[in-house]
Amino acid sequence: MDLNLREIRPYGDSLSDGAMQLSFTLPLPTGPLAKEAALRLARKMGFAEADVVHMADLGEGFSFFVVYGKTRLFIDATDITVTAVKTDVWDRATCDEKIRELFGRKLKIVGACIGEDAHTVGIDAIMNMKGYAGHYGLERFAMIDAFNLGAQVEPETLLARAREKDVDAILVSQVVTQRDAHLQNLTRFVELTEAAGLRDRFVLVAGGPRLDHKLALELGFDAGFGRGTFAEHVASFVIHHLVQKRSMGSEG
Ligand code: B12
Repeated sequence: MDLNLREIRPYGDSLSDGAMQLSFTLPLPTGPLAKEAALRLARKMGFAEADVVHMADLGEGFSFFVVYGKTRLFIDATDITVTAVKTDVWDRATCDEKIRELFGRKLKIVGACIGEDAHTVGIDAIMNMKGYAGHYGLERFAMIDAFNLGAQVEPETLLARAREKDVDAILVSQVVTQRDAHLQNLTRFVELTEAAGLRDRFVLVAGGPRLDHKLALELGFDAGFGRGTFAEHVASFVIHHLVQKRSMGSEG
């Protein structure tokens, strides 16, 4: 395949043809006028060969559209640097095997969604036995003791439980980002941990739909995970990080 990484365009029918699918809603009743408005909008956005392939009545004067079109824009993929978790991702059985072999004991992990944030589904997806989208959670790992404290947990309570249980890693979930609540809560947690002189004792992992590794590092965590994360991503990172800490002589 002759691919020019300096000019990456979307792929539709043929390589680099720029074909894209766009979906949106307009506050117009379904009909020829709404369809023409959708087409004009797509053309105004710079799409060539724009075509409304789906129009649906949403009721009360609203219409939903799917439009195909071609963009001439491209991205230079050689000019992009990203901050992402770089460790290998092992499946559950391999994680258990590695823990047995590298630590000779179970790892302990505590997690919670902190502050006023009541969204439990994300932290449950990572920690609970049944997991998420066919990927079992940390409770299912034979070599991990997982303690899920749920949602609306005060940062102080999470840190206290982490000390009590003498855990290896702390998982913090934040879903609500209104008025930057996630930034405040995550910062507060790191500050509490530092003030207690415990920052080096735990692997700190943050997660949520609007979090990424770069932001988590900036906030003082060791890693950050966003949408589409499974328990094995987190377990693999924790194992790698503990091994790295040990080799730097800062563990135990
Ligand atoms: C379900 C839901 C609720 C339920 C929560 C029930 C529960 N027990 O969790 C209820 C109805 C209670 C609720 C309430 C509210 N909600 Co709500 N809710 C949602 C909804 C529809 C789905 C969230 C969800 O479950 N996603 C599925 C999980 C699996 O995805 P996830 O959280 O992203 O988790 C994954 C990753 O992010 C990551 N992850 C998450 N946490 C962690 C942690 C770690 C350590 C790691 C490694 C990874 C990780 O791994 C997970 C699996 O891959 C979203 C909209 C949406 N479609 O996302 C709105 C949404 C999150 N809610 C929203 C809002 C505004 C609210 C309310 C403020 C509404 C209100 N006015 O009352 C309240 C807030 C209550 C509170 N105090 O927090 C907004 C947030 C907007 C923002 N920018 O902050 C959203 C985005 C809806 C919207 N579009 O406006 N909500």
